[in-house]
This record gives sequence, structure tokens and C-alpha cells, in this order.
Amino acid sequence: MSRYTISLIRGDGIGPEQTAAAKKILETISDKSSTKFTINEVDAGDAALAKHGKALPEFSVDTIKKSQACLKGPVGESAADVIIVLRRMFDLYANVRPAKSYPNIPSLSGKVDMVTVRENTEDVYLGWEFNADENTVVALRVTSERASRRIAEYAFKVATIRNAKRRVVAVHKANVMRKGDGLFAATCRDVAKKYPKIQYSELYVDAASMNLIRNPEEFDVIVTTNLFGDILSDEAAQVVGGLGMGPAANIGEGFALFEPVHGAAFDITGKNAANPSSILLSAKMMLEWLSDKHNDKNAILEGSRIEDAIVSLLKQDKKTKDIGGKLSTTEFTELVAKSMY
Ligand code: GGG
Repeated sequence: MSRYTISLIRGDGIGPEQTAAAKKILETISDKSSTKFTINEVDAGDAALAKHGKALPEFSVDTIKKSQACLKGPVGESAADVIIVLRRMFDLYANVRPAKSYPNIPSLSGKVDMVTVRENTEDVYLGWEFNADENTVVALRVTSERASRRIAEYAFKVATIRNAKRRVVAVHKANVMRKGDGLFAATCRDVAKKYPKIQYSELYVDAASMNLIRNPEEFDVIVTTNLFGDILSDEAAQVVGGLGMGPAANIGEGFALFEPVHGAAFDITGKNAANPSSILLSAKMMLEWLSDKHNDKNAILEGSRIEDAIVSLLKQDKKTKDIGGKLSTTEFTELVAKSMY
């Protein structure tokens, strides 16, 4: 038997509805299998700011630090004070965002299986913005060889493990941002030499965003900088039917945080209408990571039950409204739980 302590950030908007769904599925796994969870709920985000005066209070950070992994619901306007801070605090340098075609979802292509590996600690997301004068703001776009190398290494490892099309494409804009993106591209090129079995290419970000619409099936692993990765992963999610199916992992050496790609979606908050698949597939990624880290073969099996259950329901056209179905968040979650065992 294995027991994992998970910190669960409820977040804002649809966050509490989504994290309730994730909690239900993790409790189902705890009840039915030898993989057990202790779930510690954590306040962070707009609601925490209103209640405690801080979007990420110290006691929340303490709870996260005591956990083995964190699962996070979306956060509203204070996202930069929560997720960007946590990524840097725990040095969660790799943001891994798969985009995959699932059955019976209206989408641009039914044959997509790709992943965006986004550098997660640098670029304009450092928030280093200054007033040059009262009408002009300067934002620093930081790129280091160290961060470029470790994200490139991570992307090639992902391409090797996935064993799918065995392709890595580095996406940048080195023809304009010659120094910063020039360094990123040159570093990716250098790392590529160590992986002769993986086909390596490069695309400028404008061409990549067009090709994602034109030939999405051609992509396997995209490695890119922080802002480009944020944008391209939303685009990739839409290609396969929308953000409702988009999970993400933020991976560091010793810790990892999992979250849906989407935001707080205040327009559908409290309507029991959100698609919980994004956070449930994020929980699946968490189980894969825990399995790998703790050499626990059962955890990965329990994770695959989550995705298998979702696929089986989609095949029966049982789905939430965002992807053309009729089910509410709680109805879909109940069905996932029932289908898992
Ligand atoms: N566009 C989807 C969305 O709002 N995602 C939440 C978000 O922006 N998170 C910050 C990030 O991923 O850097």
C-alpha cells in the first residue's frame, strides 16, 4: 500500500467545482485500490486574498511544502500571485501540456496526439516590468542558457518516453529576437545532437501557430519559451475541442504541481456546467509522476483508469455541455467514478 499527501488548491470561479470532482475521484481510488491519498485543502487565489489579505498566504505555502504533490484548480485575477510564484518557489521548470483527440468531441482533427513542453521560470513571466517614463513601460524578456538547456533536455526525454512520432520542434522567434531566442534555439540544437533517434526541427512561432491549425497531426513534442508555450498550448487545446479537455503538469526536480490549462471561467461559475475532464486528466498526470518518483507501479495503473473511464463515457456520447453533451459537472464525475472499477 502507498499513501500520498496531496495539497489541493480550490481556486476561484469554477475551481471549487472542479477540485470537488478531483477529490471525489481521488477518494474513489483510495477506497478501491492500494493507492491511498490524504488530501489537504489549501486556500489560494482571489478568495484567499479577500479572506486573508494575501492570494498565497504562508500557511497555504506550508501545507503545499508538506505535501508530495499539489493539485490546483484555476485561480482568477490573482493567478500571477499564485501560480507564477509557486512555479518559481518550487523551481517547477517544465510545464507539460498534452493535447489529444478524444472520441465524439467536435474538433479540427480527430488524430492529434501532441504535447507542449513550455519553459516555466523565465521570459516576461518574471514580471520584471518598469516605467521608462510615465507613458512607457519596459518588460524584460529573460532567457538563460541553463533554463533553455534543461527544458530542451526535458522535451527530448518526453519525446523518447512517448515513443510516438519521435519528433521535437523548437518554437521561437530568433529571426527577430536574435539574442534571446537565438540562445534558446542554439541550445535546443545543441541538445538535439545527443538524441539522434529523435527528429529535430525548428519553427518560428507565427509559422507554428498556423501549422497547428493546418497540420495538427504532424506535431509530437513542441519545446518553447514561457509566453509562446502559454499561447500555443491554448491553441492546441482548441484544435482538439477546447480547454475542457486540457490538463497540465508543472514539474521540478523534487516536486510537481498539476492544474487544468484553463482559467477560472467566471461566466459558468456555480452552474454545475464545467467539464471536470481537465482536472481529472491533470490528476492522472499526477499519478504518473508519483508512480515514476516512488517507483510505484499501481499509481500509474490507477491514473490510467481515470482516462479510460473518460474515453469510455465519451464513446457512449456521455459528456458535458462544452463539448456538445448534456451532463453536469457532478453527473459526469459520478459516471467517471462508477466506470473506473
Ligand atoms: N487561457 C487559459 C487561462 O486563463 N489559463 C490560466 C492562466 O493563464 N494561467 C497562467 C499560466 O498558465 O501561465
